[in-house]
Amino acid sequence: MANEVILLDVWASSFGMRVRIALAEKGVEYEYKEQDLQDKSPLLIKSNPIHKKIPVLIHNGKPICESLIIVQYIDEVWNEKSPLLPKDPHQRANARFWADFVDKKVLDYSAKIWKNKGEAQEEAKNGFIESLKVLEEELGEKLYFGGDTFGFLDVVLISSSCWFYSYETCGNFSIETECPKLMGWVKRCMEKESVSKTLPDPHKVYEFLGVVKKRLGIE
Ligand code: GS8
Repeated sequence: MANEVILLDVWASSFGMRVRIALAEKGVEYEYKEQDLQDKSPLLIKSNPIHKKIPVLIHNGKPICESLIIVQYIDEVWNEKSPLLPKDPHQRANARFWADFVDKKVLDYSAKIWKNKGEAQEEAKNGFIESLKVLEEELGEKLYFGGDTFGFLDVVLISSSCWFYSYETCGNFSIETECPKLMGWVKRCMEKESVSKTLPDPHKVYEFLGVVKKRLGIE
C-alpha cells in the first residue's frame, strides 16, 4: 500500500518537532500542513475532534493524535530503520516513564516561567531546573538517554531545547550553568541532521513567544 503521510503542525511547537524529528530519523517523506490555531481548519477539527490540537499525523487517511503516541506509532510502523524505543520491555517502560516526566514536570514548569512574574515565576523556574537536574542524573555518563544511540526520550526532550533561550530570557537564568552535562547532550543531539534541520532558531521562537504573550495579554 502506498504510504500517504500528512502532518498537521505549527512550526514553533515542540510537540510537533518530536514528530518531525522521528519522521526525519526514519527517512519518511510527508506533506507538512502548517495550521492556524486561531482559526482551526476543518481537517484539524475532524482529525482531532477531542482535543483539536496539533500535532496530528494522518497516515493513509487515518489520524493519530498526541505527540508521544505519534512518535511510538512512527517507531512501530517504520521499524526497519533507526529504532527509537529499546527492545527490552523494562527499558521501554523506563523510556516511556521519563517521557511522561518531561510532559508532566519539565513542560508544565516551563510554561509557568513565561506566563508568570514574581514569586510564581521563581517557583516555576526552580521546579524547571530541579526537573532538568533529575533528567541530567538519568542521563549520567551516557551519550544519549537511549544509551549509545539517539532514542525515544532524546526525541521527546531535545524538541524543547529551542525554547530554552526563551525560558532563560523570561526567567533570567542560565541552563548551561545549572545543567552543563545536559547542555552537552543538547549539543551532541544538534550534530544529528534530523535534529538540527528540524529545530528552529531559538531567537525566532522567542519572537514568536512575544506574539503569543501579546495575544494572551501578558506583559
Ligand atoms: C499537546 C499538544 C499541544 O499542546 C501532545 O501532542 O503531546 N499533549 C499534546 N498543542 C497545542 C500547540 S503547541 O503548544 C495546540 O494545538 N493548542 C491548540 C489549542 O489548545 O486550542
